[in-house]
Amino acid sequence: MPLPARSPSRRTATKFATEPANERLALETDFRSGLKAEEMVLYAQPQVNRNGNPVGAEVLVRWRNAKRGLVPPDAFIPMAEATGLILLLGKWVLEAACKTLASWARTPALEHLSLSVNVSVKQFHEADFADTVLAVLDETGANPARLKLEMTETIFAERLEDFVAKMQRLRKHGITFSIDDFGTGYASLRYLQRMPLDELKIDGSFVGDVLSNPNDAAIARIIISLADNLAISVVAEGVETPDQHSFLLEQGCQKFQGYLFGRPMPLAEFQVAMETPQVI
Ligand code: G
Ligand code: G
Ligand code: MN
Repeated sequence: MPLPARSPSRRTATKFATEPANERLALETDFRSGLKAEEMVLYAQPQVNRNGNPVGAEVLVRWRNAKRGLVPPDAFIPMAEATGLILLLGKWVLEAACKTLASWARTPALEHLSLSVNVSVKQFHEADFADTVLAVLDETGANPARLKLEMTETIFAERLEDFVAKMQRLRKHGITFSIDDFGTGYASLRYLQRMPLDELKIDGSFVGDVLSNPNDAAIARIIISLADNLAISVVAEGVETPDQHSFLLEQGCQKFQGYLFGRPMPLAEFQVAMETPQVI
């Protein structure tokens, strides 16, 4: 039985397929050379704990291109997924994030922060995924305990044993795992129990309506108590208003991410904001 679709989905995987072929090809060609020319840029969005103190950030990639301007991920991730370029992009993002962590380790205002990196299921499927992550950590000198890998619920759809084995191996080194956009996809409670997870992220589409839609409020509550029962952490994404924040605090949510605490911003700006907390 098909699951009811949640809307609006921020993952527009089908859009790329419906664009004219010449535009698709131009996007792919430009992106491929953009990757080589180091046109990708890391943005970071803060995550705060219950006291409002920053505990980490999510890395969100952008593409800065002379012709196209600053391109948001929704405009190229579906193409990168469809063409396999997501593997090159994913490796670049991982390296850049780990270099960032290594440099933060030398800065008192930043050393305690973790970085969450979005990992495509395609990337995770690669036989050498765990080796790659460990090699990047080794080369950059980043602390594995500060690296969190975010994956969507689509990892529950197939080859679970393979995923679990890779996760267990990486977790032995201190790397942590988070399920992104939780509540919108395939997660089965039986599988959830078997996954060596550290965190669930409540999808922003629920958070946006917690005060106006009782169903979304119930879903947010359920996810928080699910995380509590699994003894893992829970982050609310897309928190925009103090009322949403208060509701989620009352429900016991542990961490928060959203415009209320800071937009995704260039790394340099993020670092300045962390060194002068009143900016956020
Ligand atoms: O701000 P935002 O527009 O940054 O991100 C849009 C979407 O792009 C999100 O669903 C996010 O998970 C995805 N995304 C952002 N950066 C990355 C990345 O480095 N890798 C992957 N696979 N997805 C990313
Ligand atoms: O990886 P993920 O799908 O969770 O990506 C987070 C997405 O949510 C990014 O596109 C980011 O720019 C966006 N985002 C972050 N904070 C907010 C917010 O407070 N409100 C809204 N509407 N979107 C947000
Ligand atoms: Mn994410």
